[in-house]
Amino acid sequence: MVKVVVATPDSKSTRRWQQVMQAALPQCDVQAWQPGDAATGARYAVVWSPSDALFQVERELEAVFNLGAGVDRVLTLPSLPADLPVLRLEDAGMAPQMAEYVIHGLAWLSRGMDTYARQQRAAQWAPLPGIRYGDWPVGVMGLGKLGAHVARAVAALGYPVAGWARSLRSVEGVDVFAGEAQFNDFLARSRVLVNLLPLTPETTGIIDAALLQRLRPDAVVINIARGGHVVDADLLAALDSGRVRAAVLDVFNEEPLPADHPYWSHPRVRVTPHVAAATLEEDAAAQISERILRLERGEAVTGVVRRDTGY
Ligand code: NDP
Ligand code: OXD
Repeated sequence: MVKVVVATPDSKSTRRWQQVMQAALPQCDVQAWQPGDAATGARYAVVWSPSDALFQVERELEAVFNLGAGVDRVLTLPSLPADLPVLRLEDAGMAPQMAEYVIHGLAWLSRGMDTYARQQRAAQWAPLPGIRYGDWPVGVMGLGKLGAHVARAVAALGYPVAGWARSLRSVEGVDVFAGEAQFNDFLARSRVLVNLLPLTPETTGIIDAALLQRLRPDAVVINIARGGHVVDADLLAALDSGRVRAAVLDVFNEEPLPADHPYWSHPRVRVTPHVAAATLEEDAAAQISERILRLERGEAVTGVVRRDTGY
C-alpha cells in the first residue's frame, strides 16, 4: 500500500490534514509525522512549513506536496534533496478569496469607507463625491494563478489595471508589463500596488524605498504574498511621510506579527493575520490526491515547482 506522510508545525493541524488526506486517498496509508518520529517509509509527503528533520528521516520520498501556493518555506530547508520534486497548490479555491480581499481593501479607500467610518463615530452624514475609477490605477505584481485572477476581477469593476510578470502574456482587460525593462513603466502608472509575487531570492525586499518612490502619489500598498517582500522600515517611513497613503497587510516578516510592531497601531495600516486566501481542505485534498494518483499511474502532473526560479 502506498504510504503518504503529513507534516505541519502544529500537531492538531497535522492530525486534521492526516484525516482529510486519508479520506481523499482511501487506497493509501496516510500517517501523521512530527519531529522525533521515526521514518514512515512514505513515498509522498503532504506538508506546510515542515521541520527540516522530515527530510533527514524520510528517505524514500518521491514527491512533496505543499499545502499552499507559496513554497518558500519548503525550498529553503537545508535537508530537502535537490532532486526531490516539490508541488504547490494551483488556485485550489484561493483565487476568488484573493480577489475578494483585494477588492475589499481597495474599495475601503477608493469608495471613502475609511472616511465614513470616522464620520459614523461623529454621527456625521456627509456623502463624498462619487468615485472616478481612472483616479485609482491598480498594479498587480505577479500574474500567476492568483495574480491574474485578481487583476481580471479588479479590471471587471472598471479600475484601470496593469500587471507585471517575468514573461509577457495576455490577461483580459489588463495592461501587461514584463521583466526588469518594463518595471519602471509599470510602477509609474500604478497608484494601488497589489503584491502577488512568490518569495524568491529575486523578489525578496522588492517593496523598498526606491519602489515606493516610483508609484503614483497618494499610493496604496496591498501585500498578500509574503512579508519578506517588504522592507518594513521603508514602508513605515513612506506611510509617515504621506508618500504612501495606506497599507493593507496580510503577511509579515515575522508571523505572528509581534505585539509591539508599529503596524498594529499605525492609523493608516490595516493588519490581517495571513488569511487573505486560506487553504481550503476539500479543494486542496482533491488537487493533491488527484496528482498522487496520476503519479502512481506514471502520468504527468502540473504544479511542479522550478528549483532554478524558486516558484
Ligand atoms: P504563481 O507561481 O502562479 O505566479 C507567480 C507570478 O509571479 C508569475 O506571474 C511570475 O511570472 C511572477 N514572478 C515571479 N518572479 C518574478 C520576478 N522576479 N519578476 C517578475 N515577476 C515574477 O504563484 P501564485 O499566483 O499561485 O501565488 C503567488 C503567491 O501568493 C505565493 O507564492 C504566496 O507567497 C502568496 N500566497 C499568499 C496567501 C495568503 O493567504 N496571504 C495564500 C496563497 C498564496 P511568470 O508568469 O512570467 O513566470
Ligand atoms: C500559501 C499561503 O502560500 O497560505 O498558500 O500563504
